[in-house]
Amino acid sequence: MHSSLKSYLSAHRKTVDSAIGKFLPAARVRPATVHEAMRYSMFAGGKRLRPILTLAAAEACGGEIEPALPSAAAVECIHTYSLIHDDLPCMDDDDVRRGMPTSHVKFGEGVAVLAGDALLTIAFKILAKTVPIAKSRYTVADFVADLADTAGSRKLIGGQILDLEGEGENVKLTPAQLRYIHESKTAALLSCSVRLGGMAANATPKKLEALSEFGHSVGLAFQVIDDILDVTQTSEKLGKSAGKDEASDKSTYPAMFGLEKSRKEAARLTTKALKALKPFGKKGERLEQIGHYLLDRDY
Ligand code: GRG
Repeated sequence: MHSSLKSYLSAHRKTVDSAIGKFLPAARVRPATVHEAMRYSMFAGGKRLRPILTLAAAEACGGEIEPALPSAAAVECIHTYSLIHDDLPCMDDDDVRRGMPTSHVKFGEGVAVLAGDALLTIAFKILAKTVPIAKSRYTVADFVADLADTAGSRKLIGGQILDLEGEGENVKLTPAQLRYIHESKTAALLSCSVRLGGMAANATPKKLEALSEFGHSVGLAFQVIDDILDVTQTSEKLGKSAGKDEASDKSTYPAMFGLEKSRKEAARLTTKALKALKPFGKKGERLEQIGHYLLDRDY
C-alpha cells in the first residue's frame, strides 16, 4: 500500500465513524432494541470503503469533506442494510459478518429485518441533511434521487433478485447475467458513492461522468476480487464465511473462468477505472491509490 494511503484511510475512517455515530439514534433511545441492532452492525468493523470513496471523490473535485459527510454516512447505511438482509436465512444464510455474529444470530430474524429496514430509511433522512455548497448546480433532490435509484429495483434489489434466481443446482448463469449481477449489486453503489462525493463538491458534468465510470469499473473489479478472496482466504481473515460460493455451487468469476483469468479481469477493470480519472490530473491521485489498493487487498 502507498505509504501515505494508510494514514489517509485511517483518518477518513475515523471521520466517517464519528459522523455516523452522530447521525444514528443513540442505542438507548426507545425502542432501544432496533437502535442497538442498527449500531451493532454499523460499528462491527467494516472497511468503510464506500464512504471513504465519497470523501476522496469530493477532494478530487477540489471540494472539502464536510459537505460530503451526509452522503458518506448514507452510502454506508445502505451498504450495511444490504449486508444484514443478505445474511438472513432466506437469502445467503450467513452466521458471521465483519468478524462478528450476524444481526439475526445476535438479535433474531425479526429484529435483523427491521434493523436493515431502519438503516435503509435513515440513509435518506441523513442524505436529506446535505447542504449543497453555494451556487451548486446540484440540489438535495439530485442526491436523494441518485441514491434511491441505486438502492432500488433496477440496481441493488435487481442484482439481488437475479442472484437469488441464479441459485439452485440446475441453474447456470451466463457470463452476461453474472456481469449484470455484479453491476447491479456491487458496482452501482460504489459508483453512486463517488458520484455523491462529486456532487457535494459541485463537480462539472464531465467530472461527474468520469467519477461514475471510475466507480463502475472499480466496483466490478471489487466484486471479482471479492469472489477470488472467497476461494483463497480464510474466514478469520475475511471476517465472513470463506469458501461458501464453491460449497453452494454459486456462479462466480473464479468458478466460470478460473483464478488466473479472474485476476487478469480484475486488473483490466482497474486499469479502465484509472483511465477514467484523467480529467482530475494530480487531484485524482488519491482515488488512483485507492483503486490500486482495492485490487491488491487481501480481505
Ligand atoms: C434487499 C436482501 C437485500 C439486499 C440488498 C446489495 C444487496 C441487495 C445485497 C448484496 C450484499 C452483498 C453481499 C453485496 C456484495 C458486495 C460486497 C462484496 C460486499 C462486501 O463489501 P466490503 O468488503 O464489506 O466493503 P465491509 O464489511 O468491509 O463493509
